[in-house]
Amino acid sequence: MKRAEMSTEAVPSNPSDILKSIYRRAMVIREAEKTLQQLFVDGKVPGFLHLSIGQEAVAATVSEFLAPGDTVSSNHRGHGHTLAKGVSLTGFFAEILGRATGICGGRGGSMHVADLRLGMLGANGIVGAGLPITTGSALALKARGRNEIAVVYFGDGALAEGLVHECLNIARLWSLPVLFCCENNGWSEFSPTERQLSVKLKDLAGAFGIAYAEADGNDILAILEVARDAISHMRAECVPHILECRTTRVRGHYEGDKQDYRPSGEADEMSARDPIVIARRRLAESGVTADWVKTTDAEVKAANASALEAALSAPLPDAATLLADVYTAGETGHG
Ligand SMILES: Cc1ncc(C[n+]2csc(CCOP(=O)(O)OP(=O)(O)O)c2C)c(N)n1
Ligand SMILES: [Mg+2]
Repeated sequence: MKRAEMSTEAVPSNPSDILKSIYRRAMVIREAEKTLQQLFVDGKVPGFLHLSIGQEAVAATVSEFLAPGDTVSSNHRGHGHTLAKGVSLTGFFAEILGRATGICGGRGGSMHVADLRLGMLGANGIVGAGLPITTGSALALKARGRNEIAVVYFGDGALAEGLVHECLNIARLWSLPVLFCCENNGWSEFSPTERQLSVKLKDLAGAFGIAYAEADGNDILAILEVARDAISHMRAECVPHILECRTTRVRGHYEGDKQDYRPSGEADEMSARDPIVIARRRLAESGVTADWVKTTDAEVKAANASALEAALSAPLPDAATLLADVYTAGETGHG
């Protein structure tokens, strides 16, 4: 089915403007997660924290080509996916700090950040669970017929889940506009992925007949080139697409992970591939000045600080609202 040309939102057409927009988004994620890292050390974050430091370029770049009506679902490492979709930084911090003003009223926390008004369908602690959510969302978007797409970010560890294979099958069979975006960081918790998977994602894509592209997931320019083409193909033809981004999980699986399973030298390799540093190089190559970068970094830091201040001064949820949003009307519990 050929779908009408979409009014492609506010994507800048000048190449350096596109890179600037992606860089700013990546920096917002980096600053927010560095802040969360410290808040966790200070004992201010209830629950677990899985940081995506080193992986920011993927969501920052893919989101450049997303429209407000497109949907996104995510996994346990979902902060970057959420912020890149445009969720408010204050509401995000407040959510992770468990405050009443959080995007989910402070009830979800890090692994359940969601904002349905913006098409952010949620982070998810169940590995692979974002795929069926996104596949269902893509079915709804296809029925609406407005050329919107549904994106799911998932890790290489999810590929061993049966559910993932079911979603690839149905997305291809029903021709659903799902962008399966795999952030392949080589780790599934504390195990290298090659110890868990008997197949490469590229071969799986071939088996299901789904278009596949791969990119260096730490290089905004590399991701940009494949994501732009994949997404415009998906909008025009209403088909699924797989995008595999090789990236780096710089922190532990979760904050507090001792990481004694890491091979020596991996930290140095990862720092040489820092997506922010690579992005700055890409900006310089396209003629963006160091002054622009400096000003942007300062703006991002200032916005981060004021969002954090607002979140920290927000109240905790009122205990009387404990059961709010748990049951729908008419389902208020037993008896
Ligand atoms: C269904 C299910 N199985 C196992 C787990 C435990 N678990 C949490 S994260 C994770 C590894 C995920 O690896 P990957 O998908 O590659 O994401 P990454 O942490 O590398 O970003 C596992 C096995 C879980 N949460 N859900
Ligand atoms: Mg992984």
